[in-house]
Amino acid sequence: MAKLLTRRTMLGGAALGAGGMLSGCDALNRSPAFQNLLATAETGNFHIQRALGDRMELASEYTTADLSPTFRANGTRNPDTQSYNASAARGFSDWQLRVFGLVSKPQSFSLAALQSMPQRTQITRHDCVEGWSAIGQWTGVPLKLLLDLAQLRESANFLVFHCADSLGGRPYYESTDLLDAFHPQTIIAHRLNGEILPIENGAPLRLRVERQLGYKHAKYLTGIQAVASLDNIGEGKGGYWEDVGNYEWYAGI
Ligand SMILES: Nc1nc2c(c(=O)[nH]1)N[C@H]1C(S)=C(S)[C@@H](COP(=O)(O)O)O[C@H]1N2
Ligand SMILES: [Mo]
Repeated sequence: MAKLLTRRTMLGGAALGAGGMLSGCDALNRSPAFQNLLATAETGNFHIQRALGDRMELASEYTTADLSPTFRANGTRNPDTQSYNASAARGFSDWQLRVFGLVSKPQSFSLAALQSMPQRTQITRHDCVEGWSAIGQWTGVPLKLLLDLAQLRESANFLVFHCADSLGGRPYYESTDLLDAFHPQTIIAHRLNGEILPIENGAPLRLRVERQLGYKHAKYLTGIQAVASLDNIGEGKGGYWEDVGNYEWYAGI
């Protein structure tokens, strides 16, 4: 568009001779077709900006008075594998969250390392597609901080969240795009309602991605993988329930 304009202006200028540049430009500006083009471009841009802006809006936050008396658990309540049980017995002191894939600095974070980073606490409502909601207070590290350390490569388009549990022999996993990954309320949570995250709610680490439905909030996190495409992960639909139950990949609320 900028190039086209310059070319046209130049041609106009050349045709009009020295000093014709400005008047060529003025003529273009007065042209109804050009006015329309500009109007369309501006409206299009406005809609794109609006859509992106909406995606970055915060989910509603609540007060401690709104907390659900108990935060219900759903799906896996205990991965119950040998390695998970062994780690649980050690208070997850040996748990590692691996950040890998399309990053310049792949690395692992221990639970203690994550707890010593800047934290965010938020009270939000969790909505499960099975028809229940619960309000809980979550504390954890903004995912952005981990991504800044690991340094996403240009080719990364999605993050895949790997979990320690399987359902019917299939590992649970989820994925988001980079807008949700960098959203200020997207955190790797290790506390619920001020207490250490219970096993049934995803201990020791679970994703909170507050603009999305419940199944996107991967529990028992073991790894975060940056990928260009979701095609070769699981069945290629971006998550356990997307693969198995035909749930939508984009579960925005
Ligand atoms: N690893 C893992 N993450 C998971 C699930 C699961 O079964 N395994 N269930 C999902 C669903 S459907 C919901 S509603 C929430 C439930 O979180 P909660 O157990 O803390 O209520 O976790 C989501 N994340
Ligand atoms: Mo759910």
